[in-house]
Amino acid sequence: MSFRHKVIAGAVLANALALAALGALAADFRVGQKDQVFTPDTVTLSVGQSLNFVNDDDWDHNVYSESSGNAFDIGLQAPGAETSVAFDTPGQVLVLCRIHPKMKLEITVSE
Ligand SMILES: [Cu+2]
Repeated sequence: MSFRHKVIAGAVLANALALAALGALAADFRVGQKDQVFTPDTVTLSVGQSLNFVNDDDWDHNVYSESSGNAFDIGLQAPGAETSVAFDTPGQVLVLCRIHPKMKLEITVSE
């Protein structure tokens, strides 16, 4: 492979990575965390769709779920941060916050 071909291959790879990053940001739903309440607090989505968790508060949250097949933990999320999570298993998902036990979000993942 010539040097020129290597440069072109690298540019193609960079574009592919940029598109993948854009795809990760394009979530199907948005759930805010505002005044220690999930907004909305119920969501119905289809298998494979993703939900963007956005911290609209002025303090940290730590959103997680232990529901079978859809368990996740996005860790400490600073004010203004956004984290997208995909749901791949049909069923009910109870989402909680490790810092604020009263916060509850119910997701229905349909086939
Ligand atoms: Cu919280």
